Amino acid sequence: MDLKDKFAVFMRQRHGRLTHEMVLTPGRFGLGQTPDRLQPDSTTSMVCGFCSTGCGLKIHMKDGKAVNLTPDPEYPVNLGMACPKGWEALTPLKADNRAVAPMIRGEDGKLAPVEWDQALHLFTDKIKATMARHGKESVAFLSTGQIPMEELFLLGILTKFGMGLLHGDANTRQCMATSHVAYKQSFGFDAPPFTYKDYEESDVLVFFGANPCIAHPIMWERVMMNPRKPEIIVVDPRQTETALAATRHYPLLPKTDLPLLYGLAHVLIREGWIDQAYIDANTTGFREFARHVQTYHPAAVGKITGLGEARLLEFARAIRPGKRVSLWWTMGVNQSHEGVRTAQAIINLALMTGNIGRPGTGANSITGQVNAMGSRLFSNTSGLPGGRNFQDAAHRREVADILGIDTDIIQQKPGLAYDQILTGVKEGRIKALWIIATNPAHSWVDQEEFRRAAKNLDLLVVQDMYHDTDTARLAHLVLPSACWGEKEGVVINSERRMGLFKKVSPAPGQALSDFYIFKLIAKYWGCDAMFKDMDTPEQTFQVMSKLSVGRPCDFSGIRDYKMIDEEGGIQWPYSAAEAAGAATGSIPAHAGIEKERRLFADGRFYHPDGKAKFQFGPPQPIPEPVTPEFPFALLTGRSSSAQWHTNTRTGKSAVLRKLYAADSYVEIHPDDASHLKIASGDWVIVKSLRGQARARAAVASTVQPGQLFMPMHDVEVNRLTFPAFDTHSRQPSYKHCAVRVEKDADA
Ligand SMILES: Nc1nc2c(c(=O)[nH]1)N[C@H]1C(S)=C(S)[C@@H](COP(=O)(O)OP(=O)(O)OC[C@H]3O[C@@H](n4cnc5c(=O)[nH]c(N)nc54)[C@H](O)[C@@H]3O)O[C@H]1N2
Ligand SMILES: Nc1nc2c(c(=O)[nH]1)N[C@H]1C(S)=C(S)[C@@H](COP(=O)(O)OP(=O)(O)OC[C@H]3O[C@@H](n4cnc5c(=O)[nH]c(N)nc54)[C@H](O)[C@@H]3O)O[C@H]1N2
Ligand code: SF4
Ligand SMILES: [Mo]
Repeated sequence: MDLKDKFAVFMRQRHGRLTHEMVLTPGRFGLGQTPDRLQPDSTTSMVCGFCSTGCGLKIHMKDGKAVNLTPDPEYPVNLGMACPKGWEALTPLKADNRAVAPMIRGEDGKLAPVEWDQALHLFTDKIKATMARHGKESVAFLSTGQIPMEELFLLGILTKFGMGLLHGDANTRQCMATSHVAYKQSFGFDAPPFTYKDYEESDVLVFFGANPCIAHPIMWERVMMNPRKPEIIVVDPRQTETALAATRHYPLLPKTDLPLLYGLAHVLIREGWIDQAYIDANTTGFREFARHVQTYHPAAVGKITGLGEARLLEFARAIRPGKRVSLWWTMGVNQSHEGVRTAQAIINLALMTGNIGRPGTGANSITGQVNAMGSRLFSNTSGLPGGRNFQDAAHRREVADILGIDTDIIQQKPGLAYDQILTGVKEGRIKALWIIATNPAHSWVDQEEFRRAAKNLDLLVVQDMYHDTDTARLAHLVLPSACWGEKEGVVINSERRMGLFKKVSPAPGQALSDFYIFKLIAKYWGCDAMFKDMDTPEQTFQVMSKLSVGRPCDFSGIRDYKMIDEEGGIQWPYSAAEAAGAATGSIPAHAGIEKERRLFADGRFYHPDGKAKFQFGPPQPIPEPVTPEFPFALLTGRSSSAQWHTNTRTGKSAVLRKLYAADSYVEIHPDDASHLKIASGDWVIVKSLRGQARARAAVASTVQPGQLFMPMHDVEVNRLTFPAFDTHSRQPSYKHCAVRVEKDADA
């Protein structure tokens, strides 16, 4: 009997009718709480669970189950639109490889289902024993930006304050760490200033390393609704779908954004195309910055970037003051060895031209995952909840007071970053790793290194909605989770809008929401007293609301989930004072909740002096330059609006599968292809110093000669990537490594 059959028999015998609710009956675990409330049989609205756009979807229910969905025409984000993933959002719930019971790897090396009780004992006993033997530093967790903030918050305080771990990070390190650090240093707080209306109100939109046509299609629709006939500028080495749709494309050489931005600043200053009054009133450090960019002469920068002097001058002219200019960036900037300085060079352009705090402006980082922003504010990984700092004694006290815990429990510096945790695993210092809602055996840079490191672990726990992800296949213990649609909570989108997840479908088998898994672990660990005020996600939201008071992200004016629901999402800040109608910070007094709110209208930033700070530094050499042996620069990224990351969810939809390429592929320029005698559709092997990948050649001038592009959705891609990290944010530089390509002799 194979595992699947064994499993089916097990489920019938032991748990045939065991439901989510029954697992949590008070008698069984003494938790005494009710699980998430299943929506009644009617149509209800909630936020999509894939990307950070945060579209509203209307879910149509029958017999306690979601049967269909349609985009919500009332929701201020998407105005009745959805991309293919949104339309297919319910399909991944029904897949037959859902994890429906906890599973433990037996002596035979196979995962077999067990009861929660056994799984939770194994989890807590083994982790306690590891910590007793090897210390607090021997256990770590890796989480995500894809679950609601109540879950991330609960996990953060359970692990760091309840269990006493020091090290935990999230896949937001792969994604948003750069923006987080850049904003914090420049503005004094991690605060993307924009609202989506800015897409419609700009005269000039510049996209740096962003491909919204594919990655944020509904944000792109908002750009298309702009009535001002805007100039749309795309800065990307590749001729992406967005570059094709833009009015101008600057195909710079990979990783030359920083000199390009300094060159643009040089020209703007030289020509007097700056807003000196704004600079004087609202910023510090401009004089030093101006001195720094003095040497970035357009002729030299034209050469470094491959764009030429004339195009650089034309670019500077397009963004000179007089028009509303908005500057947007995504992973082409963040995933770089010098991402933080590059993002800050974009922020500097906005500051020096006074393009911030007004309609159609801003230095705007577009987030990626549905709750990347919630993770940045509340996950308790790289900072304390509410965007506070571990290093700050007053911050530690505030958190301790509100949570009713001893201040000494709180660590005085952040734990290790993602790559440092994995180094700890590799070197045997970290013995147990708990992975929640992320799939690093596919998505982590230099994947073979991850897989090798994972073999060193005494305990690898994977908490996922599927039992057979690339990472779950390496696990000793799999904890089955409910997913979007099966639980409730709040997520924060790119424009700081809080939106709701609701339960519109029961979770399969014994799967539990991550929230209740964390609660159970607290119970088994013996630290559940700490969470007595957090029996449900909504109660937890109230605790987080208290933690937000007085912080730039203050949302204490939000009464409850119902208010978020009725308002069509609410953008932070929304303080209790503002709810009472008072003027607060940069938000003028008003009645009711404004639907579109941007930050910094009053020119006040979050540094103690109220000013934004010019941040800069010298460009660093590319970590792995091309060589005669590995002569191509490999770029990676999203390739289809129908695929999500490691494809565990989107791969379940027959409709979506039709919308993306069936095989792995690599884009190669026609000149290079003809030189290597490669034709479109040929199987080729792409090799780096770390590994190799097999893919079909897609011969196209979308990439320049000497470059290749591969989608990140294919598992082979990160066998190739080079583990270089931004020195300030420790975000991996996924978008540049040296490779060679050859025809697959065996094909
Ligand atoms: N359909 C779909 N949508 C998604 C996702 C998904 O998996 N599928 N994921 C979501 C997530 S988590 C994220 S973070 C976002 C990512 O959204 P994006 O960042 O827009 O997507 P990417 O394709 O990763 O990268 C954007 C571009 O950076 C370019 N690039 C590479 N190197 C450089 C460089 O040196 N300079 C410049 N200027 N550009 C460069 C690449 O050619 C690519 O076109 O998408 C979100 N949306
Ligand atoms: N080469 C290359 N690599 C990249 C990138 C790139 O551009 N190039 N981009 C990077 C970026 S920006 C990102 S964000 C990462 C994304 O990388 P990952 O986070 O690894 O990608 P996902 O496929 O989204 O993984 C989410 C996992 O959570 C599970 N899951 C979904 N919902 C739930 C839930 O509610 N609870 C639980 N417990 N599990 C759930 C899914 O089944 C899946 O296994 O990839 C990074 N990797
Ligand atoms: S754009 Fe993003 S949030 Fe909107 S439907 Fe598509 S995946 Fe969902
Ligand atoms: Mo991301």
